[in-house]
Amino acid sequence: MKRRILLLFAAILAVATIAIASTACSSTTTTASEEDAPAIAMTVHVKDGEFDPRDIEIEAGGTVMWINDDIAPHDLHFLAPNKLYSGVVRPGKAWIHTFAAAGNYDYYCDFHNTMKGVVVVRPAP
Ligand SMILES: [Cu+2]
Repeated sequence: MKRRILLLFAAILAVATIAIASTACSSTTTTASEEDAPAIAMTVHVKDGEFDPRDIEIEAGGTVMWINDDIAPHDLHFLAPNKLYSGVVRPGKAWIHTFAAAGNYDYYCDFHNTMKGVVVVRPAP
């Protein structure tokens, strides 16, 4: 009897752990039409192998959405001031990121080395 209760307890604990783990790993790659997304300060379209617009400027705390309107998958790789990686953004998908700190965030696409852009984040007033 005691062993049975212990097994039941272990099973509940395992389910709870999985639930917490799956919440923590939620992806930032979303469909462009998601409703509960943060307010978007700027939208960049990824089309014909380019980020359009290539250079953007936002305030600290601002959120940028990249929408892949292309037929090929792309990604965004930032090296400085913070290392950041979007993961693969497939056609029809979007990636959203909020920039908390001011700085110049240069990025490129790993698949196509001519695809580059920069996010200039001004300090919040
Ligand atoms: Cu690309």
